[in-house]
Amino acid sequence: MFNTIQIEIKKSIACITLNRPDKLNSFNVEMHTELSQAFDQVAADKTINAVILTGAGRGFCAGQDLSDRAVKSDQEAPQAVNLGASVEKYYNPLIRKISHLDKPVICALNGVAAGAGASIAMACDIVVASNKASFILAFCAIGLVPDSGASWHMIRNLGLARTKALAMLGNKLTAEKALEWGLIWQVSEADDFLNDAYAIAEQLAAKPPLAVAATKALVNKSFDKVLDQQLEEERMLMQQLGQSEDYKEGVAAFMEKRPATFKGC
Ligand code: T3D
Repeated sequence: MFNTIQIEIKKSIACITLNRPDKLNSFNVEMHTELSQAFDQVAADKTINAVILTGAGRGFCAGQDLSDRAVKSDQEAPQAVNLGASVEKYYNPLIRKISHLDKPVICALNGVAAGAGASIAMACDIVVASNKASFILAFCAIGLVPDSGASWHMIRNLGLARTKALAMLGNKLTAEKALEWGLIWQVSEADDFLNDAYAIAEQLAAKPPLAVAATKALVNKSFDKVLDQQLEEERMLMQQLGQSEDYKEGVAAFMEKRPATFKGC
């Protein structure tokens, strides 16, 4: 049982909902701890093949709960809060968990994603947004820099010009614009986006799990590699997956003109 998140498992899909709607699902230590446990749970559960991450209420996530960071403006020497330690202990491990999870994570972006909330949405593998959703790089406005991988993901998806302007100005990026600019996969009507995220999760859950996991890892790691290294990664994975039961089943099902049933081995 969790207080700040919910997790619902339907067949092979786990849906994790950030659940502090009155604070736009911003992060306190309890939500960090519970979300981390939820990701560990889905990682360990061999029956789960895809994960949806969404938010309760009108926001997806507004990043750090700033009431835990509040400093009175007339205070002479603000209480020292070691933000580097917070990033190291909570935010970076979360981004690594999403990125390294051997299952696809679909962000069902229900509303505004601000600060580290935007970073978390960008770290997911596929983003299906409500047409009411948006991104706000809120960091600079409060004297910080984009963290939790936002600068890394934005530069790769959006290029320099858009990354710098969004990060420094902190302007709202609508879901439609994010789609046009290649930051997300799909925008749906507000009534449909969760069903659409489930439909994608079901498609992914029916695919060979080893191939989905290997594809995610291959693409995520490609940014650090030159073409020759990437060709070698692909060759190694082809060799490995070519010996899997799922590959045999995939080819047999194709030849026999029937749906394939994959076992993840
Ligand atoms: O600290 C560390 O550990 C380091 C790591 C930092 C990572 C970060 O995420 S830094 C960035 C932190 N986040 C922000 O700066 C975003 C702050 N929020 C906003 O700018 C706005 O709320 C939004 C643009 C996201 C949405 O605006 P709007 O007008 O739709 O809603 P609102 O009225 O501002 O917010 C609704 C309520 O949620 C409101 O509470 P109230 O007045 O109804 O009781 C507001 O205070 C609360 N809320 C929104 N964001 C946060 C929050 N409460 C605490 N922390 C928040 N981040």
